[in-house]
Amino acid sequence: MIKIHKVLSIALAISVIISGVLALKNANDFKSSLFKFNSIPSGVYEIEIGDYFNNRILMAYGDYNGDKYTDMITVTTPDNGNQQISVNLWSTSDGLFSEYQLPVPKCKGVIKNIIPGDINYDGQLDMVVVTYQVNGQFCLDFFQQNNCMMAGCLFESVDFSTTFGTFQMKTQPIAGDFTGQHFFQLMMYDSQNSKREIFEFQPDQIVPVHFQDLYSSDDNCIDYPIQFDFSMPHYSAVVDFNGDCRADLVIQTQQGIEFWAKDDNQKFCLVATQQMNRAGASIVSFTFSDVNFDGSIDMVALIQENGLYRIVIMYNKFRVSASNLCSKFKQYPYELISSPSSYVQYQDETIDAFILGYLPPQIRMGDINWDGNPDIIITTNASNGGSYGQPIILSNSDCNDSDCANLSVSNKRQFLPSTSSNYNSLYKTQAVNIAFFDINEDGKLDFMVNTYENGIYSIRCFFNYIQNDAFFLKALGLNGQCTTSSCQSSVYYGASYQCKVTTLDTQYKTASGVQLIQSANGALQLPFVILGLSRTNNYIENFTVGLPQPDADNSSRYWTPIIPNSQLIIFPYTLDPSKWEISIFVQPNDALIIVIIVTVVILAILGSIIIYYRRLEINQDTQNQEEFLKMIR
Ligand SMILES: *[C@@H]1O[C@H](CO)[C@@H](O)[C@H](O)[C@H]1NC(C)=O
Ligand SMILES: *[C@@H]1O[C@H](CO)[C@@H](O)[C@H](O)[C@H]1NC(C)=O
Ligand SMILES: *[C@@H]1O[C@H](CO)[C@@H](O)[C@H](O)[C@H]1NC(C)=O
Ligand SMILES: *[C@@H]1O[C@H](CO)[C@@H](O)[C@H](O)[C@H]1NC(C)=O
Ligand SMILES: *[C@@H]1O[C@H](CO)[C@@H](O)[C@H](O)[C@H]1NC(C)=O
Ligand SMILES: [Ca+2]
Ligand SMILES: [Ca+2]
Ligand SMILES: [Ca+2]
Repeated sequence: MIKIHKVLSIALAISVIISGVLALKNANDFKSSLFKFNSIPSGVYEIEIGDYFNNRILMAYGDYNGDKYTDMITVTTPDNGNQQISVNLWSTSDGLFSEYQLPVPKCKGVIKNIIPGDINYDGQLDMVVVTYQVNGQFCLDFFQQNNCMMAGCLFESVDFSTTFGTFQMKTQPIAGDFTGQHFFQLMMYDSQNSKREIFEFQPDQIVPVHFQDLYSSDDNCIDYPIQFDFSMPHYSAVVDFNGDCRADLVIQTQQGIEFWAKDDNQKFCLVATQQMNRAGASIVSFTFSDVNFDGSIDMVALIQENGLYRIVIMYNKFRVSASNLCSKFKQYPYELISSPSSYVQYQDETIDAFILGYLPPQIRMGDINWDGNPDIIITTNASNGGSYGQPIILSNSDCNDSDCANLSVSNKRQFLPSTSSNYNSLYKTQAVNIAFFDINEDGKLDFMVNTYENGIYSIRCFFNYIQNDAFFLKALGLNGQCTTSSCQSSVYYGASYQCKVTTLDTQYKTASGVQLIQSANGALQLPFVILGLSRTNNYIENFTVGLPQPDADNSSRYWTPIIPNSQLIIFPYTLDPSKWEISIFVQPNDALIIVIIVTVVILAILGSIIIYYRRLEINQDTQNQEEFLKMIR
């Protein structure tokens, strides 16, 4: 009897230990508050996010219920007939996603992309579903939100086919605010008419705008007689490359990458077209970010050369002065991509990029350690026959050796595979794709992985709990339908941020961020920007937000001062920036909580010392007075 009991209790103990080891952590385990510190060591941990993610692919992000917590859109794998689309709302109470299914799309084929956007401009986030049909064309479904809440999240299909039923689309659309009126718009190429068209969605209608009416024929702009189709796939972007905080336009075509600067008026001006003129080489994908923390947006490309993949950094030739934010550079800022030069760096290291026809290899950039220099996540080939790859982190590191000797930029960088043991479990996943996320909205970038394991697609999440003593700023610019007092859903493609930061050595630096610049091929960009600020010991002196509005002198707004580790939500609800509103939430992480406690304790001690001496002084004064009175008596 006793023996059995013992055996049982040992077995029980072992099973408890094993399940403790195997059980995934929950996002809420990591939360700390003023009086609750958790004892979890620094590191990266896989967490549970819900138990229904098998046969699902993560497609897009957006805050659908407006609770400031980002939600995600998934689709089921295309193997078994109709693909099911779901919005997965993040529930803070249980630290898990809850699934809400959408109606079946009308378009038949494989869903290649989902683009979140506020179609009817009511401040509530809707979506466009991009399906690839058997006839080699893309087809669009529009789903409008009907008040999405945890209690229920309904969508209805909207039929715009009368507007563009005859449209032939062989490439994916580009999302952006091309006319600068804060609307969600799609630029598409109609191969039947060989023309680019922009669809402006308004409450009850689509207003088509010809791209031709949006580009300038000024002398300083390159002529553009023939409109080229986008390439397939393309990595086109709405991003401010010339420093004025107004999103410009980068379009990837078969003929090259077109750089259209947003003019001082309403139009775009073609300032350059770049081709890869290098034997055996081609551009695989590209993105934009400020690689070297000098305020200007650089271009980062993955190129393929004779079967080898490598990163090419195209540094912006200009830097943004911290005392003169959002001012336009004098010229087109990039040198030619085809060869290394004083601003173009071909990295020595090759990357064995993982390429799966379904999801093309994308470079995703985010500042994992908040040092101000954004890092890269990408999937590499795991040499298993090509059905899955291995996620890796390429850390943005100093480059002061001969590799970078020819560069004439300050703060030369290179991307090196991180070998930190923090990423061991992440690196072991059998991944087709990896993207950033921010669970708990604490400003720390976590990792979402589309996995392919044992023949099943699934989604796994890795929580970033690496402690570091740097600061961040998180900015979310909405489409301006709402003010601070009303709805907080919606997204904005191409908002630009610049801010003035004081570093520890009391130098001024400019941190820059660009929001939602790409939208094709399941870009999986977060709807907000996280800016790493490195180790500042001061508040942020100047924070500016810019949108590509028609009037160049009247399209940005600054706020000062801003406390680091804040989450900012910007409501640009009119075209007049002086009326824009901002909400500020401070994210107290452990470091900041300790700072607050220490400050309070020190203040209390100082206060009591002051009170003590003041008392002493008063007592002495009265004694002195008494002695003085005695003397004259
Ligand atoms: C913030 O930057 C803007 C743009 O450069 C400038 O106009 C403004 O004076 C700056 N404000 C402060 C307080 O530095
Ligand atoms: C990935 O590895 C597989 C098998 O090792 C190989 O067949 C495939 O060509 C590789 N893909 C790339 C892009 O290198
Ligand atoms: C080059 O960078 C490395 C790594 O940051 C650093 O340890 C080294 O001192 C630097 N060398 C020079 C000459 O700056
Ligand atoms: C630097 O430039 C020199 C002269 O053009 C060239 O020979 C050398 O290969 C370049 N180094 C690198 C790392 O590109
Ligand atoms: C900025 O634009 C708005 C809306 O067009 C206008 O009401 C406002 O007067 C402008 N402000 C300036 C300083 O031009
Ligand atoms: Ca949400
Ligand atoms: Ca610009
Ligand atoms: Ca830069």
